[in-house]
Amino acid sequence: MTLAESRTQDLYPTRIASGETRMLDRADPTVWGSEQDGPFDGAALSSHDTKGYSIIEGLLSPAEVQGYWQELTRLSSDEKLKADERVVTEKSSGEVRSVFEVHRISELIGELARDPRVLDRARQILGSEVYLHQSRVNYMPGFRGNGFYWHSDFETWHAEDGMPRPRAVSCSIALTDNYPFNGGLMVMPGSQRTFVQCAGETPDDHYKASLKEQEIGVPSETDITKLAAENGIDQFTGPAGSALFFDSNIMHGSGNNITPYPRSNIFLVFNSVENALVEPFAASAPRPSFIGSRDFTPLSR
Ligand code: 6CS
Ligand code: FE
Repeated sequence: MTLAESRTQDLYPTRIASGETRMLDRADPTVWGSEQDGPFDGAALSSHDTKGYSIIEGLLSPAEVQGYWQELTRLSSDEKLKADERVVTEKSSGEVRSVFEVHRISELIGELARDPRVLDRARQILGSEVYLHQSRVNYMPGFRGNGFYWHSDFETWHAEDGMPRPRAVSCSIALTDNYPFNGGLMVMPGSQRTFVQCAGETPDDHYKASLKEQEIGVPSETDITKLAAENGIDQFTGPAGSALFFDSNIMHGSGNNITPYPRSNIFLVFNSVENALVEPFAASAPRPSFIGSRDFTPLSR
């Protein structure tokens, strides 16, 4: 059996070297679990299935938010940590942009990933035991916080981490108020049902550039225009403590933040244990485990 034959079937080819890119129908459900499997009731699950996201206002109490905000401040001012490869700085200002594998760096955030308010919802959406594929804090500082261009997370996780199917869900927890004007995450509701192929082969060590500013693995303007016309654009706004659960393949992005108000969120990415990573589908080597974990041990409380 050749390597190609032994490789898991690629239902979502992307990083097209030459020729047209296409928009493919998703071959997988958006919600795998049912009403009995967790805190989402039938109507909430059906809404998530349609829109590809769910917002939970007040998931964390103000006191909890205060505790996590202090943790984020501690991390961003830790000079030793700044030299760590898990810390990504802003291309323009050099300020901390993201801290990856934050669930291992911070015990407090590691516990949050196991909190039933978060873990039970991820298990219900994915219909199985789950593990953390990735965790990060995006600081989006005031005045000079750079946004994230339109993309599907799954397109990157499939191409560069070897994630077979879009059976993963992100939980973004706002630790500062998320406004429309300070880089609030924009999503195209329903776009998770379309897999948008991206042009361009993946460069070696692509993550070293893409986590600062992604240029490969972004859809064409034609496709973004079509997707926006079909689905519209919603925006995740809400007070600190709110949470957004969003499908791994939903088209999303955020604008720059030139306001004085930081938009700092914790992101916890849950993958089904039945969707464990294999070889990358469109890269010469897998990304480091601090970006795409290869510890598939199910999370437990
Ligand atoms: O490449 C990744 O894994 C990261 N990039 C973006 C723009 N969103 C998801 C994830 O943090
Ligand atoms: Fe993303």
